[in-house]
Amino acid sequence: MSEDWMRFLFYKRSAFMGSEKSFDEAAYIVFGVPFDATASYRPGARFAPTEIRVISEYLELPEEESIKLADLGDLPLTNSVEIMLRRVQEASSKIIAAEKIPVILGGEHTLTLASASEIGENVGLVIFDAHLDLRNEYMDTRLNHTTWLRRLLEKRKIAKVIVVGARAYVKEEQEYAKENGVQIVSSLEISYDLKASVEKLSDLVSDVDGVYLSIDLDVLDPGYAPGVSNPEPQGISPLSFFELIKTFSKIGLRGLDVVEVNPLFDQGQTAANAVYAIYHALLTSSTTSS
Ligand SMILES: [Mn+2]
Repeated sequence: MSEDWMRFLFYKRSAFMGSEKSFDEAAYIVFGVPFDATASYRPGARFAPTEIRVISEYLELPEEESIKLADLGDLPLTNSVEIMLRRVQEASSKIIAAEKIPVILGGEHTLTLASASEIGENVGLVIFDAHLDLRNEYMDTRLNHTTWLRRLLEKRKIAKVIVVGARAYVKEEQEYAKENGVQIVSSLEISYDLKASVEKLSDLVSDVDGVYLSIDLDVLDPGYAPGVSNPEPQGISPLSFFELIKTFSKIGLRGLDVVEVNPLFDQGQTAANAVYAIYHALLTSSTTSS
């Protein structure tokens, strides 16, 4: 018996931006990482992949049709940071091997330790974040959302690392950044002069073949994005945020993750800003490449 009536009568919510493309048809491959087991302050980022997908279907994104995207769903639930990282690494490397671009919906920031370790040789890592995530250890562990970038830089060489919108860090992190060539463009610098910051950042990435963008929503001021796990005042505005994302995506997007959205403290603004961030990144990169 035909089961067509099911398809006509029921709506299956499954995909980011409502995309129904297959893996083969798509240029961008979305997957979710519902993981927040190392959260130090407010757990809840594990619910973000679902929340981001839901809100993405209600936002009016004018040119979303031109973005070729497939959504694979979420990685399985786990409370093991090692197992989460192994799965993210495996998924990212398979997507890159198929010559497609991974788009990851976190989850906490720790996942970038695995996904960014898969980027190519002359690719820059651009991180939007209030924090530097360069501690050696925090709350008695060495592998968590405050140390992942240090673990990554210990593991492999990356052509260029830039943290955009930073404002909340300790001395140890500042020193590590200086010694290891991590460039910092603070939220204050961006707020004083957006145009100069866009020019400075364009210059900084002019010698790489592409960028991996890692976007922690706490880069925004908590007034625009209260639904994050570690809110920090003095953040940037959505306008600066999207302009900077477009600047980087123009030179070629090699991977993207959006992390630290926490739906338990959100009324939709943070998740909506996350969707817009992904939209601007993918649209800019779709229209400037190929
Ligand atoms: Mn952060």
